[in-house]
Amino acid sequence: MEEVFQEPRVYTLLYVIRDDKVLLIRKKRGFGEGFFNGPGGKVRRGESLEEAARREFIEELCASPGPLQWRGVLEFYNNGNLEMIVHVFVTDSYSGELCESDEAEPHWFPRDAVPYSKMWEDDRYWFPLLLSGKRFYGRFWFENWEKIVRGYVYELAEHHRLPDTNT
Ligand code: 6U4
Repeated sequence: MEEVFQEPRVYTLLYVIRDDKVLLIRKKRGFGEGFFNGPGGKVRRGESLEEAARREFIEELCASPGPLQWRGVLEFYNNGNLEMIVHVFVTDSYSGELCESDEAEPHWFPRDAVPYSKMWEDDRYWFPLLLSGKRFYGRFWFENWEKIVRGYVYELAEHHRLPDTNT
């Protein structure tokens, strides 16, 4: 039988949030060209989510991110198919100098002036949670990657410790 199921790809996004400012990139090419977004991209086979988030950040902005915190996961459907699973991380530091690469141009924005009108439409729903230190889970259904026809985002509760199992 013909293979009709295509595995969704896993991606990362990594935001530096520091001194009431957030670091975004303006994507110069590829998917989402022209939009402000976080540095990120596809997770490669054999790589952890965190390794991928670091690699993409370095590739796009030259500097090395500090310790990462996982903040959430987003699932994007396009025309009914689950296409992308995106893990979102934050850090409050980096070392080295930020550069402009052929993929990305870095821009700092005050946290109360995030340019939502020049970002993916979903960002306005989950980015406020990211900025307020919350964890989240979101799902968005796009039509032709142009507009959202349905979507939701939940704030995730603090993680609970699992009960001890050695009794
Ligand atoms: P190639 O082309 O193989 O270099 P790669 O750089 O690995 O690709 P890219 O740039 O295509 O990946 O990754 C897309 C990026 O856009 C990922 O970081 C996830 C992010 N992204 C995709 N849909 C998004 C959406 N609706 N909202 C959002 N970020 C999205 O905020």
